[in-house]
Amino acid sequence: MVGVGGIFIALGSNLGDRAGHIRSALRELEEAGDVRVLRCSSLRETEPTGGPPGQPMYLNAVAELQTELSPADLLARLGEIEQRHGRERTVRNGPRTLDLDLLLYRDQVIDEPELTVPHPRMWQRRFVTEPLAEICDAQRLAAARALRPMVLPRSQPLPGGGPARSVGNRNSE
Ligand code: A4P
Ligand code: MG
Repeated sequence: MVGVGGIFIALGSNLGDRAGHIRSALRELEEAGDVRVLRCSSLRETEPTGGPPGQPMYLNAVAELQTELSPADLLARLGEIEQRHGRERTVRNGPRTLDLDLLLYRDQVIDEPELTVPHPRMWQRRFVTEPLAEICDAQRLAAARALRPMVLPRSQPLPGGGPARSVGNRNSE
């Protein structure tokens, strides 16, 4: 049992065997048996956005996953796969063998120091929106675009007096 879908990740590479890194990341995601890759977009060659000048072109894709891993556990899994591919973090937006970002986790909104979902820059980036539109229907895309972080005024406690949460699944404008 690997849960239901509606979880989307972005895959990017602009160093080495770019298509090889992306294809093998998709295989590695399924290795432990707790993640299934439901569908993957075509691979697109894209101009680098940001980062140092003169970077090589990227290959980008988006995939839909099915899993019961929590968002944090899935992010950790993505990080492990990046490491296996020799990912080095030296320059922000610098060239990379493999970048795996969590774009959407069903209708969840997450605003933690280590994890923001929906990915905060995803809607501004054609290298994400175009492959996403290939594998995600228009109705689901519109619902995802409407997801907003749950902003609670500092002075307003949650009903029941619990601590302010930054994780929600409210679908609001
Ligand atoms: N983090 C927070 N939220 C997320 C999330 N939803 N998914 C944190 C993944 N990571 C998330 O990421 C930095 C930190 O973001 C992590 O520690 C994680 O806890 P990183 O992968 O180490 O660094 P990065 O990817 O260089 O930074 P960032 O800010 O994720 O960059 P972007 O926005 O992903 O942009 N141009 C083209 N054509 N194609 C590309 O794929 N990619 C980038 C990277 C720039 N230009 C590009 C492309
Ligand atoms: Mg990243």
